[in-house]
Amino acid sequence: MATALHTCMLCEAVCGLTVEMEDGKIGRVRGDEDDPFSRGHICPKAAAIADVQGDPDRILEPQRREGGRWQPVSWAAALEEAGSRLAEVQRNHGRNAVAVYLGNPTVHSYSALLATPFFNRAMGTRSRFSATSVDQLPHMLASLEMFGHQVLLPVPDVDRTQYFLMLGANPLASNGSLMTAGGIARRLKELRDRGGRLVVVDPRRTETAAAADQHLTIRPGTDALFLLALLHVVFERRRVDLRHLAACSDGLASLQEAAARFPPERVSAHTGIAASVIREVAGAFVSAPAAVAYGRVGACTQEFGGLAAWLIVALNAVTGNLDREGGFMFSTPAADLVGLATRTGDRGHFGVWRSRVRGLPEFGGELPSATLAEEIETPGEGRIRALVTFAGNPVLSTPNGGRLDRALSRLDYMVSIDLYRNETTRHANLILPTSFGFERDQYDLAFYALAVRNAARYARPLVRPPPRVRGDFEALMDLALAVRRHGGGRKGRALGLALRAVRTLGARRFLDLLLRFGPHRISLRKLAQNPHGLDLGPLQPQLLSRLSGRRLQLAPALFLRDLDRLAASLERPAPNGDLVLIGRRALRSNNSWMHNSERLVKGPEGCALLVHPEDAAARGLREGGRAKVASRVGTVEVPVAVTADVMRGVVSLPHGWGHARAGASLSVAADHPGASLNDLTDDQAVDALSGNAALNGVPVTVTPA
Ligand SMILES: Nc1nc2c(c(=O)[nH]1)N[C@H]1C(S)=C(S)[C@@H](COP(=O)(O)OP(=O)(O)OC[C@H]3O[C@@H](n4cnc5c(=O)[nH]c(N)nc54)[C@H](O)[C@@H]3O)O[C@H]1N2
Ligand SMILES: Nc1nc2c(c(=O)[nH]1)N[C@H]1C(S)=C(S)[C@@H](COP(=O)(O)OP(=O)(O)OC[C@H]3O[C@@H](n4cnc5c(=O)[nH]c(N)nc54)[C@H](O)[C@@H]3O)O[C@H]1N2
Ligand code: SF4
Ligand SMILES: [Mo]
Repeated sequence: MATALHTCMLCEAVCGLTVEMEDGKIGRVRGDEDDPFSRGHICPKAAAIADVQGDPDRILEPQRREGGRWQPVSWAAALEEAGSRLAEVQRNHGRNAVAVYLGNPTVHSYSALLATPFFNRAMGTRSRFSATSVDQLPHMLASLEMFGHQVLLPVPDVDRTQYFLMLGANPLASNGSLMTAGGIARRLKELRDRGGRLVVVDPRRTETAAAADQHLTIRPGTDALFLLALLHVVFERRRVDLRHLAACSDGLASLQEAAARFPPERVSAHTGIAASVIREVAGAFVSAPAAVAYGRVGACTQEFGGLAAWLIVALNAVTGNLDREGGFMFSTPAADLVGLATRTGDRGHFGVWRSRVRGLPEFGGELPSATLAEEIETPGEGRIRALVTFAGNPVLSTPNGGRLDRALSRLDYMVSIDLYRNETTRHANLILPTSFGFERDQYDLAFYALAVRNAARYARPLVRPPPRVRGDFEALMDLALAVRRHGGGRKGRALGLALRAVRTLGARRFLDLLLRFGPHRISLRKLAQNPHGLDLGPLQPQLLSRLSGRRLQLAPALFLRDLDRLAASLERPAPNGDLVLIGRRALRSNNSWMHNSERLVKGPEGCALLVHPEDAAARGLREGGRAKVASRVGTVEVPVAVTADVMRGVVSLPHGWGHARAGASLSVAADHPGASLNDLTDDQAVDALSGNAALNGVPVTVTPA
């Protein structure tokens, strides 16, 4: 049996794969034992790459909607139409009348990542949206404010730490996020085997919490309070030690003043964590030879996500764990986009302009996705009339997806670049299909920058793409060029020349240049000659050189100003029997788009509401029965799973479901529709500081259906 090597492009763990090839077709997929980074790790989703690739529902040539019917069209005709319609909207109503939404798989495709800056520049619209603002924006904002660079993100040095404090993350299901670490379960087990401690802070006893030394059940949305109380204890015990960062950091006194306002005794009732436990955790954190605090989706997609993201970095910094072995560290990736952006002066920005309707701040040139629907609906100068989506499904993935769903049907024109006609792209006038999976080469430009050990792996395509799809890079560049050809987008001859030059260069040669001029000076050829991947060594302290003359800001004014809002939350009455809703992820699911793989959706229904036994009893809900869940914006009906794993007063539902909407073409998913969590989450509920969606902690009422 012939085998070939590839890299999984589904999640951030970037597992090396060994793929059995039968007559040029994809066979069984296994973990590559010889990959020095992922060491043979794999999860059930890897086998489903082939399911998506060979899915009968996949779109294999451009599709044009004529009323309710879809007709195949040539790429030339498709680009001609899209270019002229988008250009027309921009000419008549201004460039911002065309919006762009980039979805999560953009970050998993180096060719998309390299094209999007050019695409955005060419379209020249400020109506840009992405999955960032329903995800990691607060972490990026903390990096921007503290390190002066929005994508200089620290990662936990999991392999060398002795104390891992994890907030709002469940890597045993998600396989890690802003922490690329193939085989995270093994790495966490190794941490405990060497005498280290794993402490998980989560309203639910997750798979990861169950495998931890300690699980702290926290009330949703109160992580910032908990973190301030930890800092309070660190200052109180005079355990501050900034080490090499002391001479180049500002704001320690302000941070201390802030923490002084939030002693453990003050936040205990609200967080649901006893003051004695907070003191004990703070003591253990400062006493560990190396410790790291890390937070993810649960910590940042909530009402105080910005504060939580800042305080996580601050806690690591003042305990001497920032930029130290076993702490919160920075990678040295072979293709270093942060270094490149620093040299070109593109460090990011925040709040330089605001959204038209609600006045929400831009971040790195993007507006919060929570405001997309109202920007389409609200009349006036600058209203969004046309939309381009790339690798996204915001109807299922952004708050109040029901409202966005209705808004999309009111657009004058919409183009989607995607593999499927899903809940979002069904609204498009045109769908442009791309290659996928083993049809492509793979290099994880974004994720090696977030890896817990420096590594690099390049995979060549294993099979030819279908004849009428294009690469992500080509699809984006060709669309941009078509819009400009018709007089839309940003003007200028130099830009036109640059776009054509980049299109001709191609994504692969572009990547090669980034690698050759990167810190390890590796060519793509050399990587291709080492198909199991290269180990480039453990993470190295480097913050001082990354700051390039700037100072580390421990207490940026932006965050300090938000503390009164946090303090005010302490005055709110205690919950009186109402429930709040949080999200979750499952190993066999990937956001909204893997439910068309039979092998991933078979078995018990994934989209069930977890309810604590006492909350269930109080409402007459029973295991296996159905519940009606209602929020300010919508109502869904879902099966109930009664479990003491979720804390009292909290219910949990996974996102990415809700495949019963007419007009999508996902035949397997339609048989396992579930309901969309984001038909309940509220587009008006954002972290007022950052504009990120507050997807967790949604007030709901639950009744038997
Ligand atoms: N199998 C699978 N893997 C995935 C994905 C997937 O859909 N499926 N998606 C990928 C993507 S896009 C991402 S961004 C990552 C995300 O990776 P993670 O952040 O690890 O993923 P989640 O499982 O959403 O973990 C969030 C946790 O936060 C908890 N939580 C909710 N509210 C709060 C709160 O207020 N405070 C605290 N402390 N905890 C809270 C939830 O109970 C949940 O356990 O996963 C990636 N990997
Ligand atoms: N309530 C709640 N909502 C959430 C979350 C949560 O925890 N709770 N998590 C949020 C997070 S972290 C994220 S990242 C977002 C994700 O939100 P989105 O990115 O909007 O949605 P996805 O479900 O990832 O949809 C990805 C789309 O890309 C297509 N696709 C896949 N691969 C490719 C490719 O290579 N090229 C192209 N052109 N298309 C491709 C798929 O067919 C699919 O249509 O969801 C967010 N929504
Ligand atoms: S853990 Fe992530 S990268 Fe690894 S096989 Fe599963 S989906 Fe792919
Ligand atoms: Mo995400």
